[in-house]
Amino acid sequence: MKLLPSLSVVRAALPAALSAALLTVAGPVLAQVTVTAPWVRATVAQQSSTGAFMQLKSPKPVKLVSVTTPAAGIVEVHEMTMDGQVMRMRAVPALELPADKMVELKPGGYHVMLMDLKGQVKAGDTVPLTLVFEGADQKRETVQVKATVKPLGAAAPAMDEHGGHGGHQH
Ligand SMILES: [Cu+2]
Repeated sequence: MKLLPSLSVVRAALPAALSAALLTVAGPVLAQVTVTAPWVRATVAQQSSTGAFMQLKSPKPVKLVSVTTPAAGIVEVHEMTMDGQVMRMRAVPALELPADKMVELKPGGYHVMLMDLKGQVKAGDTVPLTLVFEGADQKRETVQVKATVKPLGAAAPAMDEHGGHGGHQH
């Protein structure tokens, strides 16, 4: 819910950002964030949330400031931390990408949390994600990817923690 004000800003800025992203495809001179191997964990019926994972790399320092998808009502970037022996998740307002350094979103670490899911997310499906990055100059870049849905068992141990602890209520 906290994300709503910034989301409406993003939505207003989207057409301009989109055409900028399209232009970037034609011109390798302009910096662009690379999104590699995006995937979403499959859900069981009635499950209201899941995680999306990917590798991000930017030629210049940027922040991931927003993720949206038609598959979920609420999307947040989460960080997992150890609180004693308990794994906890918290929403981060922005995820920093240092220049030329790959940042991996993976089970047990940073992830994109998809909440208020519109329906079951099944293995083999594709989930479109729109990622918005902001540079030091405040310029925004939009990257759209299609994330593959992988079975529940994929990289299971960390995600078992994810669902099993008490630090995250949906
Ligand atoms: Cu989470």
